[in-house]
Amino acid sequence: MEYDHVGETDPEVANMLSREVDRQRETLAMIASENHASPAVLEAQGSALTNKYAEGYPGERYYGGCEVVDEVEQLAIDRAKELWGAEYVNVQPHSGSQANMGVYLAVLDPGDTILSLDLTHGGHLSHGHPKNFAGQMYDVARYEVDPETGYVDYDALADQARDVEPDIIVSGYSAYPRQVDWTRIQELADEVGAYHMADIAHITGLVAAGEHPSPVGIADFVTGSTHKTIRAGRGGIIMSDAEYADAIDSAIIPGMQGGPLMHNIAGKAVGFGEALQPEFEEYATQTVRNASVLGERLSEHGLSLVSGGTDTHLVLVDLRKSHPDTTGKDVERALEDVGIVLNANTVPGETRSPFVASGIRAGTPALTTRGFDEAAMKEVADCIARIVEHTDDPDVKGEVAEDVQALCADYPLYE
Ligand code: DSN
Repeated sequence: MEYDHVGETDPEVANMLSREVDRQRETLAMIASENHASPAVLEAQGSALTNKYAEGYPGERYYGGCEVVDEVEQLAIDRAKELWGAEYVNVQPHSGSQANMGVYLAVLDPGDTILSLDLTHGGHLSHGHPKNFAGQMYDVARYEVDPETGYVDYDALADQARDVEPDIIVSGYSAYPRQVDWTRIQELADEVGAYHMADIAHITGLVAAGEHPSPVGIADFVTGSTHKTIRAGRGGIIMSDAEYADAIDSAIIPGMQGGPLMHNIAGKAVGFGEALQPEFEEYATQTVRNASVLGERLSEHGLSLVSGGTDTHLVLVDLRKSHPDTTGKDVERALEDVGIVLNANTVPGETRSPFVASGIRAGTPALTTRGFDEAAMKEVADCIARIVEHTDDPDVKGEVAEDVQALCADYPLYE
């Protein structure tokens, strides 16, 4: 990738941009929420659309000169509707968190109650963490996964919902490797008089490709981000039935955002267009297969997986059983030393601080974009297992680093 213009005017930043591309090329990105957007998406996101203010929606803007960006936003909306089958789509949220905020603002009053999965059990900050706006504006009750199985305990959730009588139940998670039963949660929400928001940020691409059941048409609201499994560049999205269109539109602008990021919306249009191609289904299928192989191989190495495996793009390793004295942070750092980038993650029943954590979360979306198949994933799993066993052994780390570089060379990125 060339940065000719930045290079001429600002070599310092150009150097940083080039080094980051090199870092992505020379390491294995296994943070489950990351992916490698296509050069086409990157180009659209880096376009002159960044200059344009366009408060409002296509055909109804508060500024002139919006004829082209109107087309871009409408195309992104139309492609999203085709991908996910939603009646209404808003592509303006700047991120998944803003998408969630848009739904809360549309249907909740300050002080209303959110019932959501605890962060340490796989939830997300914007589902009501005390230090997040959601935790500060609303009352929050938290449900947990079953400590034995690692699955959402739908019966316990039902009991809790009947007791708490929330205004909204949030499903969809950031560190949950299993499929979610959207219908069961919607039925529960209907029973207790709550809305149901399904946050599919992690699995937007899997849902679009039919690799995970879709909540669209089931949950009252579906939110997501557009840069994870869907590979459409940074941003957020909200989907719902048409009846909520006005409430969501007003919650986004004027409720919480000003001008939409039209360059990012162009990236969404391009990425959604890519996801509508038949190859995308193969990509999503391979992403899930790769995660499954990764989990099986790690298990063969004696590592314990939360819920025993995965149905999705990620695995969550609980180090407490196999390596009680090794923290997630120890493993994250040791893996980074050898070129594998993932994150320490809390696990259900966590006793350590989230900065240290007792688990690691590993995802396959970015490696699958590079072309990794099952055989390559086994090699990656072997590398991870060796490092978990030898976090401080320089000889082992040297050998694994060489294996990682060989994999990076075999599966090049941004050629
Ligand atoms: N930071 C993302 C994740 O890693 O899951 C969620 O926003």
